[in-house]
Amino acid sequence: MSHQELRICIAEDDLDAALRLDVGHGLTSRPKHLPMRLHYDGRGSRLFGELTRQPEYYQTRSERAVLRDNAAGIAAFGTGPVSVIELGAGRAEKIRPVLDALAAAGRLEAFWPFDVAEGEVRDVLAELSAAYPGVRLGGIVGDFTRHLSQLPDTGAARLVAFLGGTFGNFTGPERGRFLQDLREALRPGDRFLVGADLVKDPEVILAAYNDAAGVTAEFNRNVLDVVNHRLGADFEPAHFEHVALWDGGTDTVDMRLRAMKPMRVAVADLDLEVSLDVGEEIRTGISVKFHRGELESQLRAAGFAPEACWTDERGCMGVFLAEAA
Ligand code: SAH
Ligand code: AVI
Repeated sequence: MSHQELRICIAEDDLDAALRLDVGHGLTSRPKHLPMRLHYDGRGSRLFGELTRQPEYYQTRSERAVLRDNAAGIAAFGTGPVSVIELGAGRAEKIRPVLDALAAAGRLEAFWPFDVAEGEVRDVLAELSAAYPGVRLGGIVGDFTRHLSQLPDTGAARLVAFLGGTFGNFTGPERGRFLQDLREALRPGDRFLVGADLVKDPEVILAAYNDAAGVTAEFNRNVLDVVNHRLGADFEPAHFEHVALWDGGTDTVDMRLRAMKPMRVAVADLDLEVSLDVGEEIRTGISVKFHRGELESQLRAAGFAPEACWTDERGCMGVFLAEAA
């Protein structure tokens, strides 16, 4: 490895301010809600890794197969050196076949994992430094809803990957804003590679969010531990039930935490006390599933030209490539 740098777009006090604002607003809204990026503290990232290995969570296995089987095809688009940036990279495992294919073609100039979880970015840099000697390796600790204007630009064409179906964790308006921000940050000829969970039998989808081992439930409840640790709250996570519902009208999984008894919760750092009725739910995130044509229209509307879509043999996950037009 010749270079390695860590770019921090979010200062600790910036994170704290956003956290206070989001949690204060979310817990005083009706219905109550908490932002999805909060799930990924150290324990949350570990639980996420564990839930992706559950038999019911088909997304990770399917997308890994799509990327492994089509890496050469993905790497064949464009010409010349490529700088790969992975948004919400986590452990950056699934992108590896694409990096390998670009490296084999002598085209991999740089790789930048971008994640709100600093620990994940550091771990990826430590792991990849030996694997790609001579490739510029850097990390970005940032929020992809706020810091896309700070995407690195080495002068080479950029391939921005957004895998795992995280694109589905946005609401419709958030998705539109994200695509527009991304398009503005890119030059014509740069590319966007996005993995999306495709609409299928709702039972298969819901099972992935209700794994028998209860890992998703624990991942969901962990958001309350994060609020406890970061803002001095006294939530009792064990008294919340994990709920995942399918909304067939919007092709969305809705994740919630349901209070199993009436509660009063103090959030010391916000000087806030909230009460929950028995059965009251806190919304903790959504996961939208897509039809191919619908996703391609959204890409077009934001100024991207869809070029290819690859899926696994059961059509579970789609990986879409689009060029900034
Ligand atoms: N790409 C990996 C991880 C997906 S989990 C995979 O496919 O398995 C979602 C990842 O996005 C986590 O690593 C989480 O820390 C990150 N993340 C969530 N919200 C984010 C935000 N607003 N900005 C940057 N990263 C975010
Ligand atoms: C990261 N993201 C795509 C996951 C999903 O499937 O929506 C987050 C998740 N939440 C519960 N299980 C998985």
